[in-house]
Amino acid sequence: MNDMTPTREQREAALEGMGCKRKRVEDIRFTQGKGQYVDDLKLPGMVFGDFVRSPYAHAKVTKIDASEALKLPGVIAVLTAEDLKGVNLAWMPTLAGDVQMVLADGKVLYQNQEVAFVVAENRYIADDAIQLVEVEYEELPVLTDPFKSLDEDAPVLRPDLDGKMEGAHGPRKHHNHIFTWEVGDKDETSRAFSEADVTVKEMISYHRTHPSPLETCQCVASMDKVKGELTVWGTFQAPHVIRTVASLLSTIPEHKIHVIAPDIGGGFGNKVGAYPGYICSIVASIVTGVPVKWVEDRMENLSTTSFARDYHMTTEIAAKNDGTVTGLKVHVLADHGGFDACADPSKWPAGFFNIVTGSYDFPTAHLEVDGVYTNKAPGGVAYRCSFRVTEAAYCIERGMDILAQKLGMDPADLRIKNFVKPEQFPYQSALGWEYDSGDYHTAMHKAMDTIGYRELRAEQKAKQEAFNRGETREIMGIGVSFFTEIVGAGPSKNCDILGVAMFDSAEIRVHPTGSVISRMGTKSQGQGHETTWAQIIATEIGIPADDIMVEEGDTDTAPYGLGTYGSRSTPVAGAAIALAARKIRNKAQMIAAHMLEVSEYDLEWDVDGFQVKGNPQARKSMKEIAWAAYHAPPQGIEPGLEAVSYYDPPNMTYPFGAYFCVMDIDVDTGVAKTRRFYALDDCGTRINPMIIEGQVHGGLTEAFAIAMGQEIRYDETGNVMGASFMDFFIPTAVETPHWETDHTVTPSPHHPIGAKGVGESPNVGGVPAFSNAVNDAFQFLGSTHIQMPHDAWRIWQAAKDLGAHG
Ligand code: PCD
Repeated sequence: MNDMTPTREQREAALEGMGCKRKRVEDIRFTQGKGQYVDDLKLPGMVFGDFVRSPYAHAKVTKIDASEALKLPGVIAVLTAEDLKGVNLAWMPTLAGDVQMVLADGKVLYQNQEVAFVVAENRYIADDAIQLVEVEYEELPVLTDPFKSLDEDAPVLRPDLDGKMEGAHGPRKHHNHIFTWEVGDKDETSRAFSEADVTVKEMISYHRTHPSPLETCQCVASMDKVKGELTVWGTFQAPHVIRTVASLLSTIPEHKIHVIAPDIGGGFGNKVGAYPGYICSIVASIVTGVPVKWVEDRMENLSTTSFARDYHMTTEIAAKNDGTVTGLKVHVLADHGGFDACADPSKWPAGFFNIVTGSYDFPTAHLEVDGVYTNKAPGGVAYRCSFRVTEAAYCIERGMDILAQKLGMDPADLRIKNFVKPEQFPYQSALGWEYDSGDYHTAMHKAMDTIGYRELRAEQKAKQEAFNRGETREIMGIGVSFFTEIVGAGPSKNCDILGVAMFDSAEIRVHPTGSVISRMGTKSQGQGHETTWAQIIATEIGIPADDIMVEEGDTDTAPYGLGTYGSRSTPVAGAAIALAARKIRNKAQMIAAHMLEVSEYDLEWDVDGFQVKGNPQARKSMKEIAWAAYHAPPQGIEPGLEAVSYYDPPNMTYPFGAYFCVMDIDVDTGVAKTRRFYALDDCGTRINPMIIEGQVHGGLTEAFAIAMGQEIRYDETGNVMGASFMDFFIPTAVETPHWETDHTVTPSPHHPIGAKGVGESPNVGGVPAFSNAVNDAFQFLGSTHIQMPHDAWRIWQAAKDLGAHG
């Protein structure tokens, strides 16, 4: 061996495979402003579409007169529901089994609802023409309070469902009722409550908010009438699903539809669903024969394309005097707005909310969810959350704190007492899930030791005494949150979208010179897939990550996949990638055996090639094997080196984490300062620790925003408040706390590389940590539960209500 021969370690490092803090390759273009987003697309002859929207939250539409608008030079067309009826598209099916108006058909159900679509030569003319479309409304009584939805005299919101007492998810019990979803053992749970030493009950609300990605929803639709082909570029988290839905709705054959999701400026669940803007652009392009662009503005995005949360959770826990929990009962009132357009797997009307038993060994539980209509925007999306997991985590994590308070126990100790134990995995939860793996005790103890939990409690006690003596106006809260996520939708046996099973896919092609192109059914919106997917392949087939190109988002080239949301990409596509790579390695082994003239069983894999067992000098690198695959394929073996894998996961993955928030609150101003925030995440095998850290920082920042102020609110007449960044809290670097991150590693036993998702975890665990910190601070003044969001005004008000203002 001479000095130039790289060592095994050097060869391994050169791959930049799994576990490496590889720099994000996509950032080269993003940081230079060279990303290609939908709005960068300029096609010859392209025109612009924009919406006439309703100023009312509930009204009959008695007349739409577009004649003045059509007279404006540059206006090409004005579409209304009547036009869409001609192509059977005035209404569209939702992911949740309901139907939704594309354009107002006789009435509107929420403020800013789409009423007509103006197509003009450019955006400015379209905007002027919108003002010229004359719409007559007849106001109807408005319903914004979900608690009044099922009142006998509540206004009828959906006359189209009149007399339809069977919904997509079972019987409906009222004209504004959508579904009741029940899980668990009601009788057993009632018994647990009647036998309990202690019970607690609290109505815990998770307010309506919005994912508000930097880039709003947008698309360009282009119908080539000669070829009969439709191309749609759009901000799609799930491009293949959009293609299938577009084909089903338009009856254009699926192979003649090309859906392309270029670079996306953040998704956060907002870009999963199909919105009226997409349908109208497609119809407009079919009608006009030219490409049509539609780009939402910020207010349109915040007020109409989806929302998140709006769950009102009556939570009850039964326990023994020593703190052992014996039963959980939750009733959720779910406000779905004017149409049930929630983006959940089709069979799950409340997503995976039944993960609500959390990290605790509840022997029995019962859950009931009632979905109701109100005069608010539709489209409940999983804003950095795997289908209502964040609501569930907030519910149980507030609930455990409230129970600890009643028992006079420390909330961390109460959690530890009730954790699912390591030896119980795979763990069957009372509400039907099988948790794959976990070691909650190790994570919790590591977290508590690192932040010095007991010392913080002692400090808090001293502060409370000083406050009571009138020596300070500042109080201190310690927020504890221990969450279990459920990500990786999901086994086809229980998850589908409009009938398409929720698998995912990867295709890998090794070129003759040993470089690689790979494509997946997922679509990054900023997560860094181009970086991390290459790392998985690098480790599996021994080709440096820098020689591997990752391409997503073009349905003509990528294998069919269900897209990126619900932190499913790593659990599902990540597995497909590893398995496709292993197919390549298996074939490479046969070729190497031929090249080295040994049996393939005499070979062993070593970092970046195969070597003869016991004779490591006799080896062929993957690069050499790739050349041979094209240059001199052995007899009986097909030339080329490529593989495809479609992966249907056997189970979800269950990441978890221990989060602690230390907060100082000035009771006189209501200003809360996060002194420390510590987040320990366990997402199994870590592909790229730097990207994970970035994901945790981003998710915590969103959690901070939601818990501490971000809200979409409505007044009684249905005016949407918080529909601009003047009112909707987006934290900047100034407000955002400093994040301390940490980890443990408990691999998923069923995932080929042991990885679980992580992107959503910080949002799921972060919100309860912040809210528990605020609530914990006020406990000693006699408070049990203060509703989110905890902005300075509400904290000030809570302090006042508790008599803390003296
Ligand atoms: N990872 C690693 N390792 C592990 C895991 C993971 O490394 N173990 C990494 C991966 O690779 C990627 C990331 O991390 O890159 C993430 O991942 P995940 O968890 O799997 O996830 P995904 O699927 O990919 O994604 C999704 C998510 C979500 S869901 C959300 S909201 C958000 C997150 O992601 N979004 C976003 N993050 C983010 N970031 C950014 N930048 N942007 C955005 O937008 Mo949903 O449901 O949709 O709501």
